[in-house]
Amino acid sequence: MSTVDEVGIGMVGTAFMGAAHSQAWRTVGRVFDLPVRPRMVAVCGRDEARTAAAADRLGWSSYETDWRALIARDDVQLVDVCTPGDSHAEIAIAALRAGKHVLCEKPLANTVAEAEAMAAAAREAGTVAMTGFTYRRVPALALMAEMVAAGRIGDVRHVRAAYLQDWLVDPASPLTWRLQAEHAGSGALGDLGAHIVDATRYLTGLEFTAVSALTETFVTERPTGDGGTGAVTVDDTALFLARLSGGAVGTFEATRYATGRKNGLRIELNGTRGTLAFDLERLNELEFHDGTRPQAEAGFTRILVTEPIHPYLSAWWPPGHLLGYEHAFTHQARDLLTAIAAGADDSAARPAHASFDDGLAVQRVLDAVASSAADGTWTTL
Ligand code: SOE
Repeated sequence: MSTVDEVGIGMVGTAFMGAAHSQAWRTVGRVFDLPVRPRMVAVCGRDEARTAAAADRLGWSSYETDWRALIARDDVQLVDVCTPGDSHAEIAIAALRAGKHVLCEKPLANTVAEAEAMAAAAREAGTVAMTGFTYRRVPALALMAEMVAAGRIGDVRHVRAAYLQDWLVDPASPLTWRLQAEHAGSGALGDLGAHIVDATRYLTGLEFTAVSALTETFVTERPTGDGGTGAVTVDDTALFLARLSGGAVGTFEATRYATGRKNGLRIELNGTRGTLAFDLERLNELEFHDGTRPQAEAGFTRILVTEPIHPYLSAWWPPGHLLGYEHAFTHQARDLLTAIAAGADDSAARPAHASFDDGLAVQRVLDAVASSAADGTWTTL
């Protein structure tokens, strides 16, 4: 039973992820029956005029311009970190030390050392700390995890994963923080590769044991917006082979140069009894081949994940209606609030996954990929 009936939220960051999280906080209590009510207490950004406007537009009751002031507020119990990776560790650790619950956007940090410090702070705090690997809450992916856990494809042999976008194909696209190592840590690797590494661990329960990688930066200078150009200091694409615990093997590809592919997070698992496949560009569907069926009837089935028996779906529309990108953020908010109400940390309450330890595990894989790409050899984990 919950000992609180309201959770005050303070969110840091007002851009893309800030807007996506705000939408979830606005929606979650109207869709799900929650054990606690979320209250959108304050949003925080550096520029006062822009932050005030964002508070108004996104539905926050007040704003701060210093994240330390946000964390110090007694009416904030949950700090939602939606900033670029270079500030995740400082903000999240300060919030945890102040006894707050934390939701931190992915990738958890820019380096393994930062992620280790964050995971240690989460363990010490004992509050709920969640990494925002939101795709875990796309109903079709959640169903895929349930089907793998139920043994429907047997033991996983192959993971075939890619995250394909194309927003950098044009060399005239400007240099943003996502293309600068000091802010983003890495490029397609941390931004997109982190998702497929996390999805693999989540879906299969297997750990990465070794990787062999290459990375490439196709466009090394981009316009800065003031008439000049600046250096791109991250990878545009990262490709790697992996060995996983239990003898499974995998191929992984993350790129921002897959012309025509917009948000192609694809993951296929081939197991000893069947295959499951998902593509985020068709996020309401799952492909399933049940290898135990009579050979004459064998083939792929397309499951439309739109029914009340599917994960999260009963709270939304009548059977057969479709969900989109933003719904997974609402599901994430619901699971986080449920874990907070249970008074449990993520090891005791499954709803709080991905934990900071999960975020750290992904960071270690990203780091191994970067070092394998740098020295051209297999890196073990
Ligand atoms: C941009 O490439 C981006 O928004 C990522 O940062 C997100 O994590 C991913 O969900 C969609 O693409």
